[in-house]
Amino acid sequence: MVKQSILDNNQRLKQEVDAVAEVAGYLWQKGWAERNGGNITVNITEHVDDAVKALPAISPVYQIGTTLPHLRGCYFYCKGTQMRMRDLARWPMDNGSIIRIMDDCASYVIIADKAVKPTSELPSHLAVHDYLLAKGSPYRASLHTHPIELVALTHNKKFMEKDVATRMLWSMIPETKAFCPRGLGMVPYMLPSSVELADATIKAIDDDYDVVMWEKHGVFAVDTDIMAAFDQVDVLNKAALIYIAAKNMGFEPDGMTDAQMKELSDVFGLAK
Ligand code: 2HA
Ligand code: ZN
Repeated sequence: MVKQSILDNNQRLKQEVDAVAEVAGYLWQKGWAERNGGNITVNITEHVDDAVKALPAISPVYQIGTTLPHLRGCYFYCKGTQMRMRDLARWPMDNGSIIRIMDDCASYVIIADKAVKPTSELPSHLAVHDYLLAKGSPYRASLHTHPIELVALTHNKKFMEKDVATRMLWSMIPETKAFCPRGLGMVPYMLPSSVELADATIKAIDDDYDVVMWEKHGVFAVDTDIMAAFDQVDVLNKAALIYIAAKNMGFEPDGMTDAQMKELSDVFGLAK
């Protein structure tokens, strides 16, 4: 007999988890997800039906470590701690799980399919989701990954200054500004998984960035769904690759002019 999955009777939920698996495969193929690198969480509350709500816990009650008042009764798909993106791509419910936030907004239980403990970055991911809900944002997905060329950029202090990397990346190819219109926020190096890093990330998102760079580590991106979050990182990293290709040809790329970028913003109605 084929083993039952929570996804078997819920097509919308299955589509969400399938998208996470597809993105996890891209992260591995791009070389952005070595070992257990990166994490993904998706707020799936709107896809949860009464059958899922009735499911019992399959884990003890775990503390989040902080209280997040907007997450009461929310459900999340989370990559499992120590799990590999390349495994998640094929077996998303063996390398991740679905959790329910308890009424105290400070603890959670796992409800499906297996008791896979969520990512070590869960408190920071959940803090971001709490912030997004508080703000009335339609964003439901958050992605942390290690895009090689974007991380390399942060090893140069010049690119850590506010919007220096953004302007360079936008000027490489018009699509970058069109599809990543808020640019790339910069957060100076902080210890992975630390509360300070989570707080600085939320501050950068609040400062109006969808993609935030963690110096010498990786990106944290938010968007409506996981594919859209991935697309923003992919577009930015493509721009970094064009910059590097020009440098490898032995010259500093000209970049689009300020007038060309302003025209783009006017015609496409872009934020900045
Ligand atoms: O969870 O990438 O920064 C794996 C990481 C942490
Ligand atoms: Zn990381």
